[in-house]
Amino acid sequence: MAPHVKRVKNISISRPIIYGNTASPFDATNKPSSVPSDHTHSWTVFVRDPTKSQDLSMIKKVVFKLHDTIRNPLRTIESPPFEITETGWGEFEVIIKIFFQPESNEKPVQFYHHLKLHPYNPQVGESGGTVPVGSGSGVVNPDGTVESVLYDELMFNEPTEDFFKILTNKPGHLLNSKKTTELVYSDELEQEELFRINNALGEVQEQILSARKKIQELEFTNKQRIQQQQEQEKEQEHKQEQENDDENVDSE
Ligand code: SLL
Repeated sequence: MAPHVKRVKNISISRPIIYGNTASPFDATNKPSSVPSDHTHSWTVFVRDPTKSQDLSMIKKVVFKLHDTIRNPLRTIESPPFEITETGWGEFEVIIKIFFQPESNEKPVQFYHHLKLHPYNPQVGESGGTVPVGSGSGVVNPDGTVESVLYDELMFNEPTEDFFKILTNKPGHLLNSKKTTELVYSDELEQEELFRINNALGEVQEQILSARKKIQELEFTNKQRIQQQQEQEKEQEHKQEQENDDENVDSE
């Protein structure tokens, strides 16, 4: 059974992700002698954070399932960069499985990526080779490399508190990119504020509880002290009475 974990209510966090591949054809000048003669390309399949923060700390590991003709087709990458570089001759479907940090309690997410070596529609990027994200069908750059990259968003609904910390450990993650000078409000910003308020309420609650406990302890020790004092007084009185009795006996 899944361990009981506290989740942050009424909040969804989405994180952008890109996955895909780049490929470069070999020619007589750039083919290393160690590469089998039938291999026509070198390629890299990857999972990346498209934002400047380059933060993939929410990911525990990425498993790439390659074609069975490739040695060790099941490859696990435990830390960034989450990518595999290989050489080969053919295109195939790569299964990319992303596992999140254990404290997330999130199921792994799976993407299918068609490894592209040849562009279907050769068109050189007009902006000097910068490839538009989302060009899943493969775009060829001026230098002859092919790129097939897809953009997606990972959505975490009511993340666990520990995972929330991981997801927001870098400033700017919450104040998401939708924030501009025109748009200073977003649902995410509001939810983050709610989370902060909730957290603060929790802290205040804890402080109240601990103050209450302290008062109870003080009341208890105070009662004990009063009781002790009363007992001492009684004892004193008793002693006094006994002494008086003794004196009376003596004087008789
Ligand atoms: C095709 N259905 O026929 C595809 C399969 C498999 C690609 C492509 C092997 C490289 C190696 C390789 O490139 N396999 O020998 O390591 O096009």
